[in-house]
Amino acid sequence: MRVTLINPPRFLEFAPNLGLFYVAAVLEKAGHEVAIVDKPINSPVGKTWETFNATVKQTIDEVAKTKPELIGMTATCHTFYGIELLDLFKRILPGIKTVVGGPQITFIPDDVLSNYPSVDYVVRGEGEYTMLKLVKAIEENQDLGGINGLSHRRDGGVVNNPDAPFIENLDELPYPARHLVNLEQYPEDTRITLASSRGCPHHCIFCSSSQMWRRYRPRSVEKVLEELTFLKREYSPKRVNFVDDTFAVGRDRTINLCQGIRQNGLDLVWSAMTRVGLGRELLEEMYNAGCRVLYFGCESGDDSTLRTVTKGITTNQIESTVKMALEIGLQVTCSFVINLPFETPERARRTIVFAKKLKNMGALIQAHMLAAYPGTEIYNNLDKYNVRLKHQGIELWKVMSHPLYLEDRPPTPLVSNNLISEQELAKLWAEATSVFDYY
Ligand code: B12
Ligand code: SF4
Repeated sequence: MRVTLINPPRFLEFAPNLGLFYVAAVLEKAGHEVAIVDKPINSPVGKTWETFNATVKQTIDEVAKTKPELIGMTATCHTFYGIELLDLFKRILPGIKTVVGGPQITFIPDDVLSNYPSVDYVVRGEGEYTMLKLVKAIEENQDLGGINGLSHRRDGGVVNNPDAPFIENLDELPYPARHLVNLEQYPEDTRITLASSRGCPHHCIFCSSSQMWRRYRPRSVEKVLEELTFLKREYSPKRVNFVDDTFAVGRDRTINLCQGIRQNGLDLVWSAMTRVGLGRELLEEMYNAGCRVLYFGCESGDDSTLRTVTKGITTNQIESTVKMALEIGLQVTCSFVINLPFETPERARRTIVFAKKLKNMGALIQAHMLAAYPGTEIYNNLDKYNVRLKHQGIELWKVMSHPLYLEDRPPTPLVSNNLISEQELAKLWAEATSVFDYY
């Protein structure tokens, strides 16, 4: 079958979409003809409606040229709006079927199938094998009831088939089909991404990782080294970016991986996202294996808030890990969230003061405003966390992914509580962004 996978245009253009690469690789291996359309918004004039609309138009033209029988679209909080394009594809490509998947859609299949008649199917969770089964079922006109992980319509209602089992052995997956896009269209240091694991063993209340991937599963060190060797040979990357939710989960495995990188003479520069509390030996191993950029999820500078969000770290641990990492020579970015549950203006200000301290030590600071993503403990228990959504259901997902919401400007808060007024929040955000490096 001819399948075209789309990553909708978006203003934040760091990297290609690894999830689509994996889905495409499994389909290609089974003999299907697959295209990926992912058009970065490259324009010297920057983020304007004109550049956005022009990129949407290029996407539509390019998809039409591939003459798909099935269109698959990925959707996260920031690309949800893309679903609306499917309506247009249904009109210009009569008879095509459409499927959506990704970390946002996974938790809201009913919302999506009830509100968007142009979406035929939703693939929930890990997408590779559910998609493969769907393609076969469409080709052979089989009943969809037996495809685990699929949501679809039947008799005017939505049917959510049981969840698909997660992929026990990630080593069995083919390499992501990076060859289906022109990687040169992405910035040189972010175009090569790689996942050495899926999931996360922790359960922070604002994050959907443990619901999305269900169990933390590492790939074998051998397979990761093999893929790194392939990436080096094929692309000579300026930098390889590990996109694991939490990179250094098993200490021994991480050390084995780092030593393997050195012993194989890979000589790569790489980045990773991880938690604090790694210890000097591990940080040094990582540095010696080529790690130069680390992102730490710090979340708050207030210990009681860190406990509320069940992050399992303390401000002392944050400070000592950041200090060690900087001493070793790593570039460190610390990410914080403003407006976390039960945060008062005083507690939020502690985050700003703490972040300033880390910045003075040499770290870069990134600020986020809390959003309640579907699949998170907060979203599932709004009252318990004293969180009110400012929009409901589809409206919330639309606002969250609205291209204007994603522009470089103070984000409109998507949730509120009765401990910080809107005016206070705006003031806090202004204070935060005056010292933070990215937001
Ligand atoms: C790399 C990354 C980024 C990169 C690049 C994104 C990209 N091009 O992929 C950048 C830095 C740009 C980024 C930014 C943000 N990100 Co981000 N990011 C990630 C990260 C770490 C890895 C993505 C990845 O490659 N995963 C591995 C692949 C294999 O998984 P996948 O993409 O989910 O695909 C699988 C399934 O979802 C499914 N699937 C996906 N699409 C499709 C389509 C079809 C048709 C089918 C059948 C299946 C399918 O099958 C795939 C294979 O199993 C994820 C966390 C994670 N580990 O997934 C967060 C994540 C996607 N990001 C997230 C968030 C919140 C953000 C930000 C909004 C953060 C912020 N507050 O600023 C920003 C966006 C900001 C903005 N202003 O636009 C959330 C999204 C939550 C949600 N509800 O959508 C995630 C899930 C992190 C989390 N656990 O909360 N991100
Ligand atoms: S925020 Fe990080 S540590 Fe917490 S559950 Fe998500 S991925 Fe794991």
